[in-house]
Amino acid sequence: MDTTMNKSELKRKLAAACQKELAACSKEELYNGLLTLVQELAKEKENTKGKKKLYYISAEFLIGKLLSNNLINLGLFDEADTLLKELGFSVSQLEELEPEPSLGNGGLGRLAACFLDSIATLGLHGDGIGLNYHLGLFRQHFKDNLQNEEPNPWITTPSWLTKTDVSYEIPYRNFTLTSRMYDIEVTGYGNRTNKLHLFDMETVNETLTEEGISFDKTNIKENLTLFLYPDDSDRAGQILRIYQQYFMVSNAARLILSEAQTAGSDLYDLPDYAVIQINDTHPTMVIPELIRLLTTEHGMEMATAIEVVSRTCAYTNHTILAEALETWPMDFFKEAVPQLIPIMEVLDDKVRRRFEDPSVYIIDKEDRVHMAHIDIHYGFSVNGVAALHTDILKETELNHFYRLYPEKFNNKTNGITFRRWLLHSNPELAGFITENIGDGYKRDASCLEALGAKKFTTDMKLLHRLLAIKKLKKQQLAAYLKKTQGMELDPDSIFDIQIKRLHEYKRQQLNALYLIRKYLEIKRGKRPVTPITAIFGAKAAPAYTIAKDIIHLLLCLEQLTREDPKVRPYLRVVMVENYNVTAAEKLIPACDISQQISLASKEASGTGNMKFMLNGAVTLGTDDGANVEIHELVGDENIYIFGDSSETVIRRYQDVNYCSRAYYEADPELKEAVDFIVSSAMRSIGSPEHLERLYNELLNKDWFMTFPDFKAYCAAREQAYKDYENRTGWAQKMLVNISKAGFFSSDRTIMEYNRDIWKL
Ligand code: 26V
Repeated sequence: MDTTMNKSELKRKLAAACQKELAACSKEELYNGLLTLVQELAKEKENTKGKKKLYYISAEFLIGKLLSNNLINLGLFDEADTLLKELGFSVSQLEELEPEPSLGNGGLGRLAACFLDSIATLGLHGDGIGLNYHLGLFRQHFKDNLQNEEPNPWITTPSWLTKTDVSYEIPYRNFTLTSRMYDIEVTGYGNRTNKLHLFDMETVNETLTEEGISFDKTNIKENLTLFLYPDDSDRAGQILRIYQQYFMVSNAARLILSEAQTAGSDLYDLPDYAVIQINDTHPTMVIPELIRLLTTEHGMEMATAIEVVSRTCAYTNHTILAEALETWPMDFFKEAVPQLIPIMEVLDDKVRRRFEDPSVYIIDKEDRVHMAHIDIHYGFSVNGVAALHTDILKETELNHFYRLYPEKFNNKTNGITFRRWLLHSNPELAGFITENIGDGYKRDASCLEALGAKKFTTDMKLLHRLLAIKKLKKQQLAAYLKKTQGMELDPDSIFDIQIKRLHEYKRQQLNALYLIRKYLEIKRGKRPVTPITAIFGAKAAPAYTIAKDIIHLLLCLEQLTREDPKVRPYLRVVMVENYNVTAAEKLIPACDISQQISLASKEASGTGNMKFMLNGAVTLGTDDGANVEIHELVGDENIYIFGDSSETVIRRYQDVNYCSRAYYEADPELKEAVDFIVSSAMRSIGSPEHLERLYNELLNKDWFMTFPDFKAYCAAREQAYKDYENRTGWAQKMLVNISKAGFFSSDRTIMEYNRDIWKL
């Protein structure tokens, strides 16, 4: 990309921002100066324009650190890095000082961040809207092989946040809260900028937290924007979520109406000025809130308001897990936001008049409100996030709705931004690609396909160069983990990585059972040809007991493999503490084998799978989510797919006859691995309470069906390790994966959203 500024100009501007001669600046002063300068340059860039505007409302925006990314997008990275190196630093050294914004939990939030990047890069007129959680999602700390949670403050001075003069009065049953909008500039790659609007309130009190992350959940005026996903295992926590969600959407609705009016809308034509993408059900209340504002403050008839809003809102579904599909008791709304109740009753009443099927009602017979049902009836589009996921929505989970509104359903397979997940996190690989096929792929990811040509896949020198880059990224990761966690990793071992939220459906426990089997094998003298380093990174929701037990198991395995001199040279289990975007940027480029082993049908898409593939890792996974599309693109030779199909799994749930103990009894290797969880070796380092609970859960319930796939998983993993021994053969698989990753650029995804839904 053309640079926007030469080095001497940059030097002059940076010195002005630092208000000091650069040679006399400390690392902190340089970081603060560069942040201020980059922020100014981003603000000088033209904002996207257009009559119609997209509003992407999301409870999460997992944006990651912004310094490098903004420099890349502004075309200034190389100049800044050279300048800093003359001063004895580098961009990445300065970026170590930047706290990572803690505004997301996992794939859903990271997807929103990738989308903002692509929307700006494509020059589309659209902003993100969310909340400014001061203490974010918790920070994870390990002690005694257990996860502890701590507040995760990330807002410093200076920061990327800019205070605006936008403020609203948000009404609740007993009080009103005054909001304040903060903005973060979203730079597009060599293009215009958009904004991420984060609403906050001035009365939030960070000292409200007591031990760990507990706090007075009833003190809404001081706690509303403290944490993302505060513990909702009790009533107060659940009602707090309603307060938060309403705060997000009421602010959003007011902003959207005001911007539309400024742009010339009379609000009857709102769909010509605004389109709202509702990211999962957390922002669903925007629908009744807009209807309420249009009828009470803008004099619109109820029927007209419903019609206008329905033509403005579109919904994305990100999960079929029952526990994640939000339903809230009507009482909660009565307590927090009673003004929405008459609207929701009208919406429900209209549904009941049109349809006889109670499964599509908004308010059920237990007086619970089904948030997704509001979105589907009163939005114009419903999309899933990968082909298989959308098919399951249509055929199974949302089949009753699909039969009512087939025209609303569509698929938008997820994507990732190559700016962050290749150019920034793996400049060595990006350089290699550019050397071979030019840099057209930076704007048009489909160009990567050229790397799959025979002249490349059979070029030994090139394949060795690819392997050398992988080795370098493994060495860099080893150095990072040594520095941050004091770990010693062997870069010549196979780096086998599973990083994602901890959830039983993602089956970290399946991975752990394999590792136990391998450990026992090594103890008996059967050693792997190449040593194995199995790396995990995962946070468990604070109230999710079994997920925390699985973390305990992994940490015990870490200790076991670290402390056993007979095993340690051949097998290491490693758990990265406080896994986040920054860690992912180091882990993904260093990966040989990407573990994507969810129970088929349960992972809506996955996006880590795409990041790994782009960085030349080979997937070991089930035929689930976007793995299905990866499999189709790379072919059987370049991926390891195992396990029961989604149809089999769905049928097994329907038949309600799964018995994990039968699998355990029938397979001595599985039995041995499961029994090891409660062995004396494990009890001596772990907590018997946690280990036994997990053991009993697996044996008596195993709701996410770990055991049926155990054999096939072990076989597929052994095959992958065997194939890894043929280094150039493996490099060919890596290259094919990279060459087929273009489809998973979020630029492609966003073009499809715009073509089919937003029509900006
Ligand atoms: C789960 C939980 C559980 C803990 C408390 C809060 C909370 C909030 C949300 C969720 C799950 C929400 C849905 C979600 O994150 N889905 C993920 O979306 C990704 C982007 O589309 C997709 O790649 C993943 O497969 C899907 O799991």
